[in-house]
Amino acid sequence: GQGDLPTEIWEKVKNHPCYSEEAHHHYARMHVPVAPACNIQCNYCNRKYDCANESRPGVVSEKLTPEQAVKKALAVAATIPQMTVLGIAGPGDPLANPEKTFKTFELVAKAAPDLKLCLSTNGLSLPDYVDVIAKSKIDHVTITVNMIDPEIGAKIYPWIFFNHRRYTGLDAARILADRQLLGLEMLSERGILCKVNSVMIPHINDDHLVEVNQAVKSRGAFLHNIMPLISAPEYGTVFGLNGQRGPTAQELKALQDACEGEINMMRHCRQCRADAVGLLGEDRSAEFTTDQVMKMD
Ligand code: CLF
Ligand code: SF4
Repeated sequence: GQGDLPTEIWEKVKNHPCYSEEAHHHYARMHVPVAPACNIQCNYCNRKYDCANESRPGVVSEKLTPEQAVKKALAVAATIPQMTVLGIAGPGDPLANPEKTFKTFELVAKAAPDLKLCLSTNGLSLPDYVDVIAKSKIDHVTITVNMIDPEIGAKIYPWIFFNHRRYTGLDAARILADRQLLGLEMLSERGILCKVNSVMIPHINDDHLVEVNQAVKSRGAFLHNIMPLISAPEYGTVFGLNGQRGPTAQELKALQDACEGEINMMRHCRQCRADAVGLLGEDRSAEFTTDQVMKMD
């Protein structure tokens, strides 16, 4: 139910499956993979999962043009009546592909005005696009924040690409964290609902995420989603976190409990793929391949 939420916020979350635990039983989301490029490197990335930005094996998602994405959105919405949210979350970073991302949102807003628009980003470019986001119909933005301490960030991010050059080490992590928090603050001021996703990496940022929780809470985040790193030994040589294990269910829950307070903790995230379609935890993307969608009318 609405609980203590102001009506204006309740209207935004009541049928968003990620922002409302209750809603995820009844409402579905779809992701359109229109954003292939990324402007940072995360040690756990494999470009198959996003929003969750996770490292586990999966089928490479197809990349879509904005026009294909709209066609797909309409086909999916016509087939799945519970479809309420269209998200852009990858497979790279949506704001590293701003033309494709905002073109897609614009076309979807025109063709399917009932779909809520949802954006997930690493936040590096976020301050540059806050005004564009505010002018679009985007009500929901997720920022992945894994640290506010550059010493920890340097272990997670080997580099970022910013202002036409590559930064590494502490500089990279400091710039990234500053930009993420600034972007969050700017969006909160404009009344856009922000969720923060954090990937829990044992021995790297697990103890630190309580501080991250405080930092994002004080900058107006509506919801905090701490997700487990999913270790994929078969990819161990690809990733910078070679041999890194994920947290146990007990470790994850203990951290979520420690953060539970004035900010709501999301505990029903299913770590979606870049091209996920359906209820959370359900994957109907195979019914909507580009070939199939282009044949539909
Ligand atoms: Fe997608 Fe993310 Fe929007 Fe949801 S997913 S862009 S906020 S519509 Fe949701 Fe999936 Fe977890 Fe993300 S369950 S990985 S939190
Ligand atoms: Fe991969 Fe996302 Fe990190 Fe970019 S921001 S490197 S796509 S996990």
